[in-house]
Amino acid sequence: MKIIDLRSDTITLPTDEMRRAMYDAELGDDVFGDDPTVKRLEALAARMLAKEAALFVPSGTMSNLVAILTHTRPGDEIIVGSESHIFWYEVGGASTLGGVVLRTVPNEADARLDPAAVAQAIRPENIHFPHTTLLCLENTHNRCGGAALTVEYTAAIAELAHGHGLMVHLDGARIFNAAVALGVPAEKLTAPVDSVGFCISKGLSAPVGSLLCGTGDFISRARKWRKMLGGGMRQVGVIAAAGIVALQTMVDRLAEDHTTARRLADGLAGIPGMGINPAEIQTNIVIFESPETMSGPEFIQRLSEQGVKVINRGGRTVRAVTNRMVSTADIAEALERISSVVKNR
Ligand code: TLP
Repeated sequence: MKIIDLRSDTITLPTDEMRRAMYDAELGDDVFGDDPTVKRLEALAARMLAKEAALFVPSGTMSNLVAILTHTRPGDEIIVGSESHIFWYEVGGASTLGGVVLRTVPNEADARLDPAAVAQAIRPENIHFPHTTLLCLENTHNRCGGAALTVEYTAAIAELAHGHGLMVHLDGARIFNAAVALGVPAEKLTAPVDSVGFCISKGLSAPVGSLLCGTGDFISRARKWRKMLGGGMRQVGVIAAAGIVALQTMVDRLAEDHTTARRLADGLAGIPGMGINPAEIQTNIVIFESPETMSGPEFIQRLSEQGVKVINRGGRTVRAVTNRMVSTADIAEALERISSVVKNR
């Protein structure tokens, strides 16, 4: 039985072109600044997001952590969405290693933070209060079902934050999904923010890595934090090479993942008892409720026995993420299998 893996777009394997580029990559010791391939990837990333400079880091988690460490000082307070990846899935690193307090503002279903709620969360000067120094956004938004923040919203919320003296960091792990879905260049979505991190290891299909982008000064300081965290890598051009191919060849095809996500959602809506609104699907993440007749974990287990892998997001909430390894035919097959699991209950 063919396994249809919808757990995440992180499961995508490098393409043949990436593997060839990795084999042929010109290398050097990147801690000495000697790896030409890493430099090419960093320059390309900075150019694509219209920032002065970029830094290659091992993961999206490290790109967010390094950004927070670089923007803040211990004792500061930072504003993050209540559903943000930084708050949920980064092991509390910002607080543990950066000594910052995370103040959450509720994410709307469409991933936005209400500007009035953000304004209210920013601390005025008072001897009792920590300084609020950073606002973190996420685009596309993982827990908000892959929702994309628009250029207009990003500009308005960044202006509000800047008006109060805050910096703005964007967790843009899937920023190219947002750009493709909205039909705008990614740089328009990142222009209003001071720093942005994105992953080449998700839908873009490179094996490892993320790029943190910002001003030249910010990136020089970030480079030192990366070193402290043990993220200074040596002949890392061997993986950066795949990232260059990813940025050159994999961005436009993300639209295919959005189409398969929509197909999956439409199909799920036709299965009795399934909780989903296909109109809400904007990119490659599909979040739905399994039927009441089964618990979430039981549903996931039964699907897994049928070779369909998804993840449980707590309760009956299920997440499926379309990706390059899953074709239109695979989606049709997955729907058949899901339907039979539900029927044979
Ligand atoms: N998200 C992963 C898991 O951690 C849940 C996934 O499968 O979606 N920001 C966002 C918005 C992310 O979705 C992720 C990864 C990260 C940061 C962290 O990236 P990595 O996994 O490279 O540390």
